[in-house]
Amino acid sequence: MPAAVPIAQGRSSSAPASIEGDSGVLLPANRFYDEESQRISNLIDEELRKESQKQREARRKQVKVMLLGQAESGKSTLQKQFQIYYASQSLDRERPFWKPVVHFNIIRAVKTMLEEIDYELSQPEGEDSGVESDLEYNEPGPSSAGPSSSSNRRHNKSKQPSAASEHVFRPSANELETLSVLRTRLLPLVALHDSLASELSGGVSFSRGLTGVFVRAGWQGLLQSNPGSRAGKGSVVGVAGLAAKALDSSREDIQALWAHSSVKELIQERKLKLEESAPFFLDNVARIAEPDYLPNLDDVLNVRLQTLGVIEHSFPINLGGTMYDWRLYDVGGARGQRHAWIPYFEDATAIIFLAPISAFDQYLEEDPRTNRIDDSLQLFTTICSNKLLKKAHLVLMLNKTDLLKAKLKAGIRVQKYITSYGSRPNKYDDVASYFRAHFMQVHKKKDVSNRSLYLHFTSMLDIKATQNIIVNVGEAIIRQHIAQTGLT
Ligand SMILES: Nc1nc2c(ncn2[C@@H]2O[C@H](COP(=O)(O)OP(=O)(O)OP(=O)(O)O)[C@@H](O)[C@H]2O)c(=O)[nH]1
Ligand SMILES: [Mg+2]
Repeated sequence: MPAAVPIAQGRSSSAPASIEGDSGVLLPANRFYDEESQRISNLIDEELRKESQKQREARRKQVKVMLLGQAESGKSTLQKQFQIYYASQSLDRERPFWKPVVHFNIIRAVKTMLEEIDYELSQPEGEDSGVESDLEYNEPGPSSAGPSSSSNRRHNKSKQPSAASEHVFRPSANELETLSVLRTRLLPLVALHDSLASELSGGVSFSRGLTGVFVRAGWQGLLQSNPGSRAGKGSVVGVAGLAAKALDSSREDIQALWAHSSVKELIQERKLKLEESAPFFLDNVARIAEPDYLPNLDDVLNVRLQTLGVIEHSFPINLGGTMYDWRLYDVGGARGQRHAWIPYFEDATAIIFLAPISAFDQYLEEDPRTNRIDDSLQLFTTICSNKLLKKAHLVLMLNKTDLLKAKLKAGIRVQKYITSYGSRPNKYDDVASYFRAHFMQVHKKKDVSNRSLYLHFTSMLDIKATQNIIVNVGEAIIRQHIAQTGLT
């Protein structure tokens, strides 16, 4: 703003007749105001120019990375790995908020076990579940059905292939007695499932439909930005507190159920399909049920919580002395969520696409006819060929290699689910190469801008290995961004 204008003395009118200009010469008032307003206008223009230059610079230092892939591919887990590396303090602060979510993961597993046992016991003698018997004539292939969790399984009974045989679930009288006692004792804990799920979802959205999986929509944000209303005295603490107490008093029963021969048998027969992280939490129930339990990094990484919509996470990344504003967009990967990705495409600096290659024997919860590997390949095709993304760098992570190894070791045959695998050896190296070749083929044929593809095999729960990959991927993306934008 200009300094106070000296007004010529001795005139009573509100508009002065002449005014001392910059040179000390008296100027007619009109001319003075013209020059003054010009000067102010120039100053404002200059300020605006500087401001927009600053904003341009800030935007150029913004690196927007989208994590894409089907549900349960590991996007949120990768986001947490970035957070561990670049913003570990913020993850540390969040640890108390993960406690009820870890508890929820255990309660959900207990509920699934009890429901499956009930279901199997309700089947008439001499008749198997009616689910697995389909196998004989519904040999699993890329287009056969077979969702990943037991609760969903019952929604789609008629289409369920699985590796089960003619096996009939008939526990002994002793086993039945134990199961019945455990069931009765665990009912109060399981009764908290829905209310805890609904409270943790922040009342935003809780899918009770096909999947029955708990979903989240920025629940941590809700808890952190408004600690008084929810984390402090809100109902999350109320229900979460009840769940913590119930868990504390049920830990031995949970251990007994988890160790029960019937549960082992149903898992072996692939009738009981728990969430992938359930064994980790059930093995650790004694530690997790302690009243002063605080989730550690492994717990946070293992948690299963479905993402709703698109959630932005931002960390500063220092590369070569320059700070970059690294923004990760973690999206919901289920089919019904994918439309929400599109508005973010045009601005994206890079895409990290996650495909869980352990999922060759699994099917989409939202469409039990679609094999998960098929879905990943289709989705990757649409991402490679999307014109809005033609400038975005492309990173592909073939994830869950640890689970793939475990499945192959357990004798699960790829060819049974993916017929084109043929008679290749059912060994990790062969299977991994086979899937990599398919994804690379998609990229080669469909990529809209012939860009390079950076491919990594990942096991996202392995902190050390993933941190190395993260640093490489992060720096490569920023360097490409620098090259593209001419930033120095
Ligand atoms: N064993 C194993 N588990 C993994 C790996 N990556 C992720 N998980 C687990 O897989 C489950 C799903 O991972 P998420 O990161 O929630 O999946 P997402 O892609 O964000 O799923 P949506 O939010 O539904 O789209 C979690 O329980 C993770 O702990 C991996 O490499 N190995
Ligand atoms: Mg997620």
